[in-house]
Amino acid sequence: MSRKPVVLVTRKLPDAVELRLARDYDARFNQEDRVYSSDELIERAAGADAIIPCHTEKLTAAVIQRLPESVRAICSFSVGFDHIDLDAAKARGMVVTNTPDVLNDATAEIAMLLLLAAARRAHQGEQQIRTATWAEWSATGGLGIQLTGKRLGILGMGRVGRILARRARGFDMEIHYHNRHRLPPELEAGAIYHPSVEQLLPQCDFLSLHCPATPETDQLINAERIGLLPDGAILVNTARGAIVDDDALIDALRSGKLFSAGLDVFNNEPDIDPRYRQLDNTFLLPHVGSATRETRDAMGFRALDNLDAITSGREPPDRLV
Ligand code: 8YV
Repeated sequence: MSRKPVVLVTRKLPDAVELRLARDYDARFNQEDRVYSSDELIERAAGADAIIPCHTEKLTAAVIQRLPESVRAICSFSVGFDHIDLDAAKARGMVVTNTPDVLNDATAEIAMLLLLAAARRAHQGEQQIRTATWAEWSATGGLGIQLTGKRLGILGMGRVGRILARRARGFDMEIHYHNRHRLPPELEAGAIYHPSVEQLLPQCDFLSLHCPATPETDQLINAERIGLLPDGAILVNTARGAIVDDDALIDALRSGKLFSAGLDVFNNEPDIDPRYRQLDNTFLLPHVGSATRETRDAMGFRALDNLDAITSGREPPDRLV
């Protein structure tokens, strides 16, 4: 009988996913769930045929070049792949896959949650209750902004953006978007297209980011572009921290240019810019866009479908390179 392929699983994955891995592979698990340093990762990959990383593993060109020769595949447990240098992987002849589609609903739900929480000052209200500082009901205190009838700008009308648009239509929001390419009418579903980011921004009472982190989107939301938003707009980010210039966003939140921000992703996670914590017009979550039981299971199975295909010589459904 031929040996089972050896797979390095860099983080603790859902039980059902680990059970399937243990059944079909010679899997090296990380029950501690600690993020490995690059050196540890390279060491633990000795003799492995494949790696299942999360976005917490930075597979830069330098790391990929140092991975053992045996590693032929990287099946990421994530839709985003900004943590993997695809060119370096390709140069080494590795196959790289991700987990698209299965986290669309969960991520759109978190974007909706952030829109609502940032608009209705959920953080401040909850703080009052938790710190027992809710002195008395007030007709004028804690006032937020209604979503109903407002304009929601979606930057990146891909799979998650389109689901958010559907959910937001249920709140009677008017949907505006920018994408590199205009969508066909059946996918646009009445959303108003703007051919540039600069044309979209002035139309946004709310702006939700749904583009990948690439060199083109790096710090796309900077001081100049925030300046194009209407005064008192609300920003939501469930995509990647790198799309936002922290200094510019913090200045805009301090000055009142922006009413509030709801953030699930940050530069330099988990050591985020501490100034976000000091602002009371931020609603902050620790990168939980896909963190539902259903979605994390589905992400794991999708990563395994890719791994199964690669290890049995078939074309993986979600090949990136
Ligand atoms: C995941 C994400 O939880 O899939 C992505 O790109 O950002 C998250 O939803 C994470 O990446 C797991 O690796």
